[in-house]
Amino acid sequence: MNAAALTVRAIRAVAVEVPLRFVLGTSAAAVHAAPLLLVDVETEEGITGRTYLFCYVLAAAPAIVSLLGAVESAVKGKPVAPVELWALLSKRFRLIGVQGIVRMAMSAFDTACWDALAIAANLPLVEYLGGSARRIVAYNSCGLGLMPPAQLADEAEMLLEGGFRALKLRLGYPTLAEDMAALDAVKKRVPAAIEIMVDYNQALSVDEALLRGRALDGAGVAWIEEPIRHDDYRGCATLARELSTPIQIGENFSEPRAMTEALEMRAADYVMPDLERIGGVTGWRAAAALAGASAIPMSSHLFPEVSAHLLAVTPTAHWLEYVDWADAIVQEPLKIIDGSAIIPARPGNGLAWDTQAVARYRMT
Ligand code: SMN
Ligand code: MG
Repeated sequence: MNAAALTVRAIRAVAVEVPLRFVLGTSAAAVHAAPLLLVDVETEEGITGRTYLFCYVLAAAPAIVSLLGAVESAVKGKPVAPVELWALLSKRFRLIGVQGIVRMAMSAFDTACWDALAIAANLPLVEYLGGSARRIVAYNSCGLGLMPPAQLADEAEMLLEGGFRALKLRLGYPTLAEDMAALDAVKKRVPAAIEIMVDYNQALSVDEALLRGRALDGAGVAWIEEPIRHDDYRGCATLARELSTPIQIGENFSEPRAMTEALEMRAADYVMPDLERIGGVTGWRAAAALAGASAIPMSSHLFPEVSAHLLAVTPTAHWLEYVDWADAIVQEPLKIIDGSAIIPARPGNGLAWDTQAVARYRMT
């Protein structure tokens, strides 16, 4: 089928709340269950593109469903041309602002459109984008939330299943000593070759981040993620300059424009855009080009199923963030072998819903 022949017919969205195998206790809030919104873009030609959103809080799900209704009204009957439709929707939503859940709804629509196009071309998304499937090295980002050191060590050991060679530890305890005790407990339990990323989820002031960062500089962590407010690029630049451990930011970049600013200000050594905040596949590709031009290693944030395809066409691809959240509701969970994600050979991004599981976890 000619991919250009696809026409948007409807957008369907179903909210589910899936239990997490490992609680994600961040310095901001603990995530016990993941509110996911499963988004299908139906075309007149019978091909359906799919993706999902992570809603962070339950209350966001019905609000995003409602916004997807507004997206549908704007694009119904139009050709599935995601770059053009992003521009059209940006204009449509300019007054409220392409940010927050508006941008999440747009990103989901965009990502599902790219899925539909790849399915129509009978190619895995990675090949449709001009790349080829290869193993994408991943770190296990499940669990390792704020908790007593002994529990952390036990969890770290479990998280190495699947051959992972890197784990992400959440920090931001009340004191530096507690941060170091948590890191120490994990390091003592796992083999020395295991890399450990640490994530503060914006908990610190610049001064406190300098203090804790200097202590971490001696501890050999792979990166320090979001130590301070995500949008304080000046503060991030100070940290990137002063600390020897790489500073990682990006899950909060809102469209590639935010990443441009961050790179211009040298706010980070590494970047990790998030599919639902950067602007779907269209936004990711622009971000990947920026990272490539600046030679900055680029990782992903959540959505490993789609991000694996995208990292395979990202010139400075670094780490895939692996979480197993969607496993509960997909027909074929993303496979991890020897710590790397295996991009499925199915056409599109590979997402298909397990309808029984969706019925079980569906939000009322
Ligand atoms: C994170 C992800 C999702 C929810 C809360 C926290 C975290 C990460 O910042 O990078 O995985
Ligand atoms: Mg993070």
